[in-house]
Amino acid sequence: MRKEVVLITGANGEIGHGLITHLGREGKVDIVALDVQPLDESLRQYCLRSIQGDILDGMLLGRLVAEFEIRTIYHLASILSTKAEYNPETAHRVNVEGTLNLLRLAVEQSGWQGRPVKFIYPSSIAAYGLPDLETKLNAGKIKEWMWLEPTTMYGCNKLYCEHLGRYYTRHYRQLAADHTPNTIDFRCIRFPGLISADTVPTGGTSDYGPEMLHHAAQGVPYACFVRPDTCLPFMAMPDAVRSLLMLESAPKENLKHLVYNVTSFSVTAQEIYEIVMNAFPTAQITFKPHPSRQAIVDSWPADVDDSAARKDWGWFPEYNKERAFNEYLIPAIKERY
Ligand code: AKB
Repeated sequence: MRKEVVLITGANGEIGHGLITHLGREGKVDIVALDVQPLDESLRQYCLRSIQGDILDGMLLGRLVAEFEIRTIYHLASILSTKAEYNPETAHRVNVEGTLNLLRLAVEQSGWQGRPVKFIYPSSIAAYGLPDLETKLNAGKIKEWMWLEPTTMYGCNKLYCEHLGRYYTRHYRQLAADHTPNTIDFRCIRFPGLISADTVPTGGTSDYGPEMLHHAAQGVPYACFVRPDTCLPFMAMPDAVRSLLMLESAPKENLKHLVYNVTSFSVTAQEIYEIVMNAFPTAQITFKPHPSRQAIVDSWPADVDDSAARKDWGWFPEYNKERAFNEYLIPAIKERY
């Protein structure tokens, strides 16, 4: 029997690594991987096809539609928050126009097959924007509809693409005579900062967490770019991959929303520092806050409310702070370096 085809964009990125490894080992779907960088050798074995290319390349996407019957898209490709601030217009092109291209591809594929393509989209806590630190410290667990005034291009892009996903699912071609509702099946998760034992993120603003850990493990000095008291929600990569797969397989009738928060644990930079120093006592870590990156992190929530995800599709994290560091990150990183 032919397997269903899953398209993964940004395949060579952090989440892509975790997702491809998981899906590849399971072997239930055929993976078509797309990334502007060549796919890591270790991931190629899991893919039906790995394509080096740009989500802005309409011809390439057209060829994909012609060649594959894509059932599910994990659209992971994006320029992260810090990198996006150095070239906001480029980030807009990749993050918004790229997503629009993929949404249109999903629509085309849905038309072909007469059933909606699932479009799984990782959004981010960057979609939120708290006006000042005092508000952040008093805000408690932020719900999906609160404080949606992002201060970064990346955050604006993520929030807008959530709206685009909703539009393509519920309202696309609403005035056309042959309008068929529910053209695609868009499902979105707002992720906290992610930490993986296998990869180090590039260009993000929550990167100080993973960077502290990976630098310490390699014996490389690290200057943390936020204050020790800075608090963000984080999640270990296995939970992030699990949440995407759980949302993908949730029965549609259970999903009351298109966009869900998920989180695992909130932690300060000081706490990460202490955990890392405990694991790697000779590590050289200092704090040298970068004013603009600090301001971005200060506008992101310290905690989010993921009760809707828990209720609608049974979400729960398997890794709390202790398990994430002691059972996953530190042992795996020690083995790695
Ligand atoms: C970033 O820092 O840009 C990302 C995110 C929080 O979405 N890790």
